[in-house]
Amino acid sequence: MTTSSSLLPPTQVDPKIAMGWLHTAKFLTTAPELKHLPRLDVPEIAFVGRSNAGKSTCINTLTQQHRLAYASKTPGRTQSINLFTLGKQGVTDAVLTDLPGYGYAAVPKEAKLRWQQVMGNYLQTRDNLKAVVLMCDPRRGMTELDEILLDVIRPRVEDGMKFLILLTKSDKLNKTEGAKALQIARLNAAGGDVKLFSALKKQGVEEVAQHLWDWTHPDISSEAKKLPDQAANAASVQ
Ligand SMILES: Nc1nc2c(ncn2[C@@H]2O[C@H](COP(=O)(O)OP(=O)(O)O)[C@@H](O)[C@H]2O)c(=O)[nH]1
Ligand SMILES: [Mg+2]
Repeated sequence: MTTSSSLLPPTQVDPKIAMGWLHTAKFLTTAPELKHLPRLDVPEIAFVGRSNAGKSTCINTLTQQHRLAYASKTPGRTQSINLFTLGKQGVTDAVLTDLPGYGYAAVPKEAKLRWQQVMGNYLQTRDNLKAVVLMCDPRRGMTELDEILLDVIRPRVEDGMKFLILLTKSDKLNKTEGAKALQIARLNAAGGDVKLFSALKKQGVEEVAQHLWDWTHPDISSEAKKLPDQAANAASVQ
């Protein structure tokens, strides 16, 4: 085939389709505790990371909505789990979960421990959890809490859950620093992928969008592998 969509890597959706889909994100609900989380049967993608890692900014950039996930100037503020639906024409086909940032020094120790527990429980038991995106500021590197999180999700990744580490604020790194940060993070990635991401320079945005789509639409994506033109058409009319 000679059309433009056949030039795409075989398993990846057109970035325009993925970005259009992410733009449909809508706030669903906020849950102060796990028991308040609604049971859902659509695939869920969790965004996790240390406070100030750039998580809210990343969600806002991916969804192209400035205030969807509130990018707080006061780290450690957002203490609840926030859910956002995704799906064209009002039909929800996936959910994004914004988990509270961890590791902020000014949060009392008790609250920290409680949140580690809630997050651990969520990551271990959420049935429809399909993927985890861990945001990490490469200038700080992996912290102890990031390592704990990796240990918690490792068994699920071995069971097929998708996992991606985003090295945020990559606009602050030069080429050599970026390459080195990627190398170091790959050692920790528990078999998952690692990418540089900058909301400021829009580095990695489309690639991440494609991953999120592919993880939550495996049928359409595998169709795309066989018949790139037809599958892209099918996806675009959804
Ligand atoms: N230079 C730069 N700064 C960023 C980027 N993403 C986030 N930030 C800044 O990092 C700080 C924390 O971001 P935020 O999204 O609130 O982090 P969160 O606590 O993980 O949700 C804010 O001051 C953001 O403006 C980026 O891509 N480049
Ligand atoms: Mg935030």
